[in-house]
Amino acid sequence: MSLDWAAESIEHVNRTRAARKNENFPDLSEDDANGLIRAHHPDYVGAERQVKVGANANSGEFPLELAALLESDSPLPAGFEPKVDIETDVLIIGGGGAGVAAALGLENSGLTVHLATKLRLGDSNTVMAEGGIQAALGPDDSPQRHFADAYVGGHGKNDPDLLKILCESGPPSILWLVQLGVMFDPGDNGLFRMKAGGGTSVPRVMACRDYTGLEIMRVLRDAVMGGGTKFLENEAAVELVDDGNGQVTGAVLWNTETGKLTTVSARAVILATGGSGQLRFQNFPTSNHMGATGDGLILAYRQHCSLVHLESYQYHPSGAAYPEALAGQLVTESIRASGAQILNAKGERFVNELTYRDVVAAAIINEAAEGRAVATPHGRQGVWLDTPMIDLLKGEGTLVKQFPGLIHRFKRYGIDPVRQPVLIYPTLHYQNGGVKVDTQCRTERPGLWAAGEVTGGLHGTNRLMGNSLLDIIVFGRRAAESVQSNLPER
Ligand code: MEZ
Repeated sequence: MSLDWAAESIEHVNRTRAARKNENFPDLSEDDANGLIRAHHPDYVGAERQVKVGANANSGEFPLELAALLESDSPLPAGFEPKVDIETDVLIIGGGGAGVAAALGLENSGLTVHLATKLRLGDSNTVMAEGGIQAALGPDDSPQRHFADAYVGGHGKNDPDLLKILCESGPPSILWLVQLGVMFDPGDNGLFRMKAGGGTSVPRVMACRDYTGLEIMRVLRDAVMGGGTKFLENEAAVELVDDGNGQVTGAVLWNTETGKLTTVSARAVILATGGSGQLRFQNFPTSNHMGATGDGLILAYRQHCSLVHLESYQYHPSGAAYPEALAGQLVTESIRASGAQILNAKGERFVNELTYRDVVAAAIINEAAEGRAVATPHGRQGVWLDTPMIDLLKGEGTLVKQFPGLIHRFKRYGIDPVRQPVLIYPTLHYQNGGVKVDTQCRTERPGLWAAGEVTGGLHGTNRLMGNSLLDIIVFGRRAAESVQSNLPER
């Protein structure tokens, strides 16, 4: 696709960005941001190496922990011969938003569908997403403008065809979610409350207070449980099965409670396994759920699929730095979008709180490296997020009403964000890259589709808030459509 479709919007966003640089903050341009993180945390994101398995053309730098897993031996016992235990048309691997959206998309297809998840249905990064979902529904907005924000924010490394599909599918996806029962916060205009996010040029983020992902997953889960999909819980996919001629034909599942191996034969396999933040590269704290261990990357890699942009992970600027029990947990970007400033140990602002995530994260790391952060009793560093400011700006009670999850979590440890600021530091949040897919969600291997965080290309090397919740809905459902049009014969 040529970028003409969104050219004017890209120009507009670039102009806005240039104007923002005139603020009195150090110019941490996006290109410098990753470098800054690397310079000050060489152990965390600089510890990378190349991987190569057989004829696999994957190159680029991979985090050490991930490289080790990609190159590890098959977990199956030597000499294991897959026998067909379950036969189905479609096997979905992953029980988060993308997997369930795919299952719902297959509901009236007449195909038999099994969904395998290594935890329970719904345990996923989807439920960890707090601040909202993006879609171009505001009065001054358009899919082109959404595209431009995400494209400039992603350093122009986004796959433009995938991104165009995401942005055009935003409004109908919100309608679909509302019809299923998602209760977005209402706004003054009778529609939804639209908020800003880091890098959005107009308000575009819709939320369910500060538990948007949890609400979306609740609704998806209720919807899918009433349908025809068969669920295989506590079943981790440990190897894909192929026909010896390059066609993926199923997967071997390992029951995490009994250790029993089950082979599922399928005409189509959809990978929806999410990200890898729980690999906690070099012990970096993470906002991810416990199952985010890169399983889909490993399965696809062993089938010689290309992986893209895995040198690039997202460090969310505001993970909790204190108390220790919450270290790494998300403090939603919406707090900043509502007006909370970030201040160093001297009480000074040092970054535009709503610029791109990688820039804000780099600025915080820079403050710590320059000795202007606060040391916690547990040896961490943090800067202040001035949460009480929200009630001053927007009226008393705003924080309690819009961010109940945040308040509940901190209050358990004696910290009341209505009255006192909270300490934050970047946290490993999102796998920007992943398995290469085409616009039909097909990987390079026939029989194997992928959707959601396990895939790479859509967000370039820096994702904007709320584009991941949209991604799982749009591409989960698209994978379901694509499977129906391209289903291989058995
Ligand atoms: O998309 C996200 O990462 C998100 C919604 C995070 C947040 O800060 O709430």
